[in-house]
Amino acid sequence: MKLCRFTTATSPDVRIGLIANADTVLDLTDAGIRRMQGLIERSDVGGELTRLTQAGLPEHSLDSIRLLTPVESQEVWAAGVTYLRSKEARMEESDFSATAYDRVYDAARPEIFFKSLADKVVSPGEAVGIRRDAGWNVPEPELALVISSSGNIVGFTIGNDMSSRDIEGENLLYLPQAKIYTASCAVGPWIVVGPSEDDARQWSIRLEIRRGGNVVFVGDTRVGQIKRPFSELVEYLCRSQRFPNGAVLLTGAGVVPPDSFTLEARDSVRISISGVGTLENPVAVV
Ligand code: DO4
Ligand code: MG
Repeated sequence: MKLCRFTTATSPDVRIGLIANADTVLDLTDAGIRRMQGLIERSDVGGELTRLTQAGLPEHSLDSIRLLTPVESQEVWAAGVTYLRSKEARMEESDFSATAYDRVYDAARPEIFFKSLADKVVSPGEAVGIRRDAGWNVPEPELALVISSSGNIVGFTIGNDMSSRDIEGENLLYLPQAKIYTASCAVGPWIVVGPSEDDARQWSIRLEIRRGGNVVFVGDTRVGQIKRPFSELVEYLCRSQRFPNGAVLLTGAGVVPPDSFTLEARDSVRISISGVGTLENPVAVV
């Protein structure tokens, strides 16, 4: 089942929707649901969503609504160097920091970093940013875990951990500048509730980048290539840290364009995860 946040053409109010089938969204407003958090915090969220599908709620066609990021008030965090491909790419980009990436891939403690406040997260269709002071910018297509305040994985969505590789490669201490800036994090298009980690590990991730209508990069990986169990990533995220609004955790990138590739303004970044859907954003200089 898929939960979304959306607006309609006739009202700027943010609504919560349940995607009933490929074309239709059930509007949960009439059931008194105006925020996602109450649903995400329920221990029986799957059962509650099933009940809501049978409640005769008003419908909208998916074409007629504007989807917003499903990140409502959660902080967004990200795990890094969870795929072998990510470790190798980062070791290539930096002599200076290569051993750090090598070590963290095998260390007991994963790399986990803060990525975005909720109100800075980019929605589907909005522009993601490339920094004006960077010359080598890439998207990072990542499965995102939606986590309740008690640390349970409630669902899955898609994240784009936009990164400036030249800034990150110059010095590891510049990582926050390479990763956290205006429009550097897109999440969407909705949250899939129900699948287990074993289900998610069967999913494929595809990154496609278009320029002027032509595909200039396409690459694939499988979620099953992530080295660490999701429970381990979540356990480290929640160690000595409370998330009263829950959290969203991006699980790392396993598709990295070749070193000769950098994004340009007006490119389109399309990330598809087989069990979730597609997150698509144009690119703008920020
Ligand atoms: O250590 C740098 C960031 C790693 C990352 O974002 C990733 O592997 O996805
Ligand atoms: Mg990443």
